[in-house]
Amino acid sequence: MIKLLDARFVTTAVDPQGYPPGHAVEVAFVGRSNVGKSSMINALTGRRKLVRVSNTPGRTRTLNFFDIDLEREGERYRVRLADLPGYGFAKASKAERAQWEKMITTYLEKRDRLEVVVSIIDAEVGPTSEDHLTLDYLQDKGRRILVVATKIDRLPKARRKPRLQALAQELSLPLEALVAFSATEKLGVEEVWDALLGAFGDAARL
Ligand SMILES: Nc1nc2c(ncn2[C@@H]2O[C@H](COP(=O)(O)OP(=O)(O)OP(=O)(O)O)[C@@H](O)[C@H]2O)c(=O)[nH]1
Ligand SMILES: [Mg+2]
Repeated sequence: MIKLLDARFVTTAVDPQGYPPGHAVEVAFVGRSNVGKSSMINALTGRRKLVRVSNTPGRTRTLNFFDIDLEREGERYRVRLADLPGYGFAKASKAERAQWEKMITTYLEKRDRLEVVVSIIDAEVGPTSEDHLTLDYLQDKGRRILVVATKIDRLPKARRKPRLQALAQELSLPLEALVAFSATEKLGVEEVWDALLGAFGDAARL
C-alpha cells in the first residue's frame, strides 16, 4: 500500500539552467499532447489540482517539477516528477513545435538524475507512429522506460484485458511490463508506484 504524505510544486523550467537543483530521483512523463500526462500526475499524487489539466491539447508548455513524499511498507521515499509538454500538438506553429521538441529532447538527454521515463500511450488509440519513434529514441538514449496505457476507463471492462494483450504485442513488451491506468477511475496508481519504486526505490529513500 502506498501512502502519499506530501506533494508540492517545485518550479517551471525551459532550459537546463532552470532545472531544479538537488539530488532527488526524478521521473518524467512523456506522450502525445492530450494523452493525459498531467492528469496522471494528479492521480498518482492523489491531488486533483496539483497540475493543470485541460481538454485543449497543448496545455503544458514548459517543464514542470513536483516533489512527492510517500510511504510504502514503513519506508519513506521522495520522488521528483517532471511533467513535460506533449508531442504532436497540431495547432502549434512549426517554430513552436521545434522549440518544444528541443526543450524535451534536451531534458531527456541531459538530465542525469532522471531515473525512469513513463511513456504514456492511449489505451484505446494504441501507439501512434510518434509514440513508436519516442520509444525508439528513449531506448537509443539508454533511458529506463515504463509504458503505461491510460484512459482504460473508456473501454468496457470485458475489452480491457484483450486490449492490453494486443497493445503489449504491438509494443513487443511482456504483458507484465505494461501498466493499465485511468486517471478518472484511479486505476493503476498503486501499480505505477510499485513499478517506479521497484526500479529505483533504494535511491529515493528518505
Ligand atoms: N476518460 C479519461 N480522460 C482522461 C484521463 N486522463 C486524462 N483525461 C482527459 O484528457 C484530457 C487531457 O488531459 P491532460 O492531463 O491535460 O493531458 P496532457 O497529456 O497533460 O496534455 P498536454 O499538456 O496538452 O500535453 C483532459 O480532458 C482530461 O480530463 C483518463 O484516464 N480517462
Ligand atoms: Mg499536460
